[in-house]
Amino acid sequence: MSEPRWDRLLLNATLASFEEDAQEPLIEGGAIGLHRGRIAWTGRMDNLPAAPDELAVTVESVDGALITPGLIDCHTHLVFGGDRAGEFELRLNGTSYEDIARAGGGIAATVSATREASEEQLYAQSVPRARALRADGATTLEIKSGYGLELETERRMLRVARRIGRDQSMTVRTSFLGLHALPPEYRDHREEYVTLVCDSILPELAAEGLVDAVDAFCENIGFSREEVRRLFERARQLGLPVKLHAEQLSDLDGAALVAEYGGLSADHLEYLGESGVRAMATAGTVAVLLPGAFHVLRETRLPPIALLRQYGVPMAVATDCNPGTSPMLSLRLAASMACTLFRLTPTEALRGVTVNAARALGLSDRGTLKTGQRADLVVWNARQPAELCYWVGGGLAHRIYVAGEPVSRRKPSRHLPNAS
Ligand code: DI6
Ligand code: FE
Repeated sequence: MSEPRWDRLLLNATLASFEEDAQEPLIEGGAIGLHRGRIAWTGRMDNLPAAPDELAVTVESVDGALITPGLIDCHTHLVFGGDRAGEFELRLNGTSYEDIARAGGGIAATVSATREASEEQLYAQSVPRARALRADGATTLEIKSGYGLELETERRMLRVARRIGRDQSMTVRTSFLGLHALPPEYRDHREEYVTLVCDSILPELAAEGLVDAVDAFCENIGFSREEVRRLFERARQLGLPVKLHAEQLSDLDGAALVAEYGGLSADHLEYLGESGVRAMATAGTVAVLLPGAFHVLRETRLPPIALLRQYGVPMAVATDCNPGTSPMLSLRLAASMACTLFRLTPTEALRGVTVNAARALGLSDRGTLKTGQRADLVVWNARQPAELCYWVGGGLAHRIYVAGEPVSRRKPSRHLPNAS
């Protein structure tokens, strides 16, 4: 008998590849070989080049279960101190998100709580959120800063994000969101704050290796196009890709701005118009749809899905996990809501949490089941992809592999007294 070639071989699978040019989008009676953290082979079991036991050290049957790439949550703010449940009640009683922000609540409230939290406390509060996302199938997360709005706390947030990536069997990509809100101490000094972020905080954190991309909140209650442009110029000098919270509450033409800088993504987009869609299509900028924030804010204006389709703009879907507008801990629920609220097809929504989400993060090594990709996979308690959007809530992920290794379900570390 020849030496086994692969570390692991999963048999009897229904494989949903999400590859653009896949000959068959769904393979039944499939097999997938994993070796050294990568996908070594996929296809029909009938076409395996030898007997399973000769091909791999470990051979397992998944009994017909659906296997997809590990899900990718390409927009979260999951590192933060405190919570804003009280504000949720205020909004239910009619106070708007903007009113709360103008009265010093909203993002500013989370900034105070985050500034007060130590690195250890922030880590302990954030890890259960990351683990909840992973438990429902996410193996790659983007995490933004933006609740510090000064060097020390922005650094602390990004360090916590990196640590989650190191310790929690998932990949974390960081985005620096220094232009998220004007910190209270700069209330009458907007320009100075923008200068501080562009000339000092961003370059310093980038030099420390804490920043994978640069983001901003382009909005009347956030920052203007001109202010965001200054930030993007600095990002360009530093060689960092950009993305933008754009057209969430009004149309400031932010999507066209981020497209002008070749941005990875424009996110939210309820108020996006046709010229912005066209600019995104030309630049290859991904539209990141965030139905959690739409739902929690009880927004009624829909992102222009028909135009995005018409212009061929790739659509991603993410949780936007944050304490204000989207305290959401399931990416599969976001995909489900993208279908029910935004009328994406299940296939569009699932491409949105896999291959297009990878693109929104500038990652080309994941998001499909193609040979050579990272072996981040989910074996689901489901037989067809639509079920992942159809079931609302509940734990559907049966087993999760990160870089070819099954994620252990052991009890979390001592940092997490209350988490399951
Ligand atoms: N848009 C959002 O949905 C989050 N940030 C942003 O710019 C909300 C952040 C928060 O309310 O804490
Ligand atoms: Fe956001």
